[in-house]
Amino acid sequence: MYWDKNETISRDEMHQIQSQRLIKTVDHVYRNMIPYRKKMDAMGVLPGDIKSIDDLCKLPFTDKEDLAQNYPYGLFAVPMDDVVRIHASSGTTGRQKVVGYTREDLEVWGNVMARTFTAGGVTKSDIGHISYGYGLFTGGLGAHGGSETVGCTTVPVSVGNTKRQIQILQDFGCTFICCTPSYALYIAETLEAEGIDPSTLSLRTGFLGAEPWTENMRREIEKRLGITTRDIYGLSEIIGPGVSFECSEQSGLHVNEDHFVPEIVNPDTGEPLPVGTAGELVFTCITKKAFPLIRYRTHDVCRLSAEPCSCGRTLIKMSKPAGRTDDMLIIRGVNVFPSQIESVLLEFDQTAPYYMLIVDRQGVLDTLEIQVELASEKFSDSVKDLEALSRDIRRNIESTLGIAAKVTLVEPHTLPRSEGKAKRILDKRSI
Ligand code: DLL
Repeated sequence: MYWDKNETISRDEMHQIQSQRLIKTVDHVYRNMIPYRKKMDAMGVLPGDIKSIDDLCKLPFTDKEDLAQNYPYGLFAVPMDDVVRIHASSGTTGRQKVVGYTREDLEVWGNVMARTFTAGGVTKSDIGHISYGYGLFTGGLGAHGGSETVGCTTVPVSVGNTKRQIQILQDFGCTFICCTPSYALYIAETLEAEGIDPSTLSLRTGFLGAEPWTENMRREIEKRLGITTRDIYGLSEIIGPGVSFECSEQSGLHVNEDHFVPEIVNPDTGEPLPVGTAGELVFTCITKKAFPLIRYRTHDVCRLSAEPCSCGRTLIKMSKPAGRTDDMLIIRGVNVFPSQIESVLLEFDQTAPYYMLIVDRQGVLDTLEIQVELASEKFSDSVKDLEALSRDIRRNIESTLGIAAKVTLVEPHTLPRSEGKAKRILDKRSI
């Protein structure tokens, strides 16, 4: 089931559409986004130099610093009269990243999210439970818009009050849920605590994203909620959720590349890398009007794959993002994404999928402590068994990731639960 025809067009047609749209966007941006025009002028690139999508690499990058310097509206490419919505996400620089949408942009957003839901088997007969936060975060209203575009009955629950959420799932007969993977897990845990069998709910599918999550975490969530899951990816600066989505293959996310053109670049040099190589993901918006960022550096790390997909979509796929270059831990010179640690931890049945990574420095040496919760039923195990367990985890972390870590097993239900994006790292080196 597809939402629209661009999902299955030939690569030649896609090349043509991307080229036409890029030429139009560069012209619009050069005329209306003054800070970007200055960057182009500084590089000696004119709109006329961009003749097809193959010329994309001639254009300068945009980065989060450009958003900070032009806070709040300096990168908007239309008059404020045409901006009908604002969203924002917190930036590492302290200033929010503020993004704007015209009415047309909201329509594009609705359609890319409608593709996402349709690829997950959703039709207008479905009832959608939206548990991403509503407000400046793009998750709630983004998923909401897509669900309404498909014509689903849309329940705008937002975050918090998990018992009430469960009541709504039960009473309203919701068939799909949109939330972060960590919140899906928390809902599963609450259902278990309340003695509610998930199979008594009408829930079939979870559209989960907004944070990195591993295949092991997917298996855990699918098993405990009795649903299938689809990974959904996006970022506020590009549009919000709806940049890419999984199909039934669950092996990579199709990028809505007729709207957002992906590239992979070397994070250190910015040099474009060939398809299939891991690197930093960069997006160019080719249909947006209010906030059409060109060559925006996401700092997310993944690879692209042009292999044909059994679902029939010809849209290029990106691998599940392992994490952000700025969240990557460098422990004694070894680069580690928290998701790699998650993957190892979830191999163990004796632990629950809740963990915290505490990084510190003793003298000149970085230290990593992994706190992980015991599964409730293992809590009564003997000290000897628990010692063996933490030794096994330590050994697997060391052999898989090449780093030594202290493993601390903690009591069930003691680490913080998350309703939105989980915070699992405490880096004391930066405090
Ligand atoms: O998280 C948009 C979103 C909402 C996506 C709901 C999916 C579902 P931001 O708050 O701007 O926007 O954060 C964007 O979150 O650059 C990634 O680092 C991370 N991220 C988002 N989706 C995924 C995912 C929303 N599926 C940042 N896997 C991005 C891994 C993800 N990381």
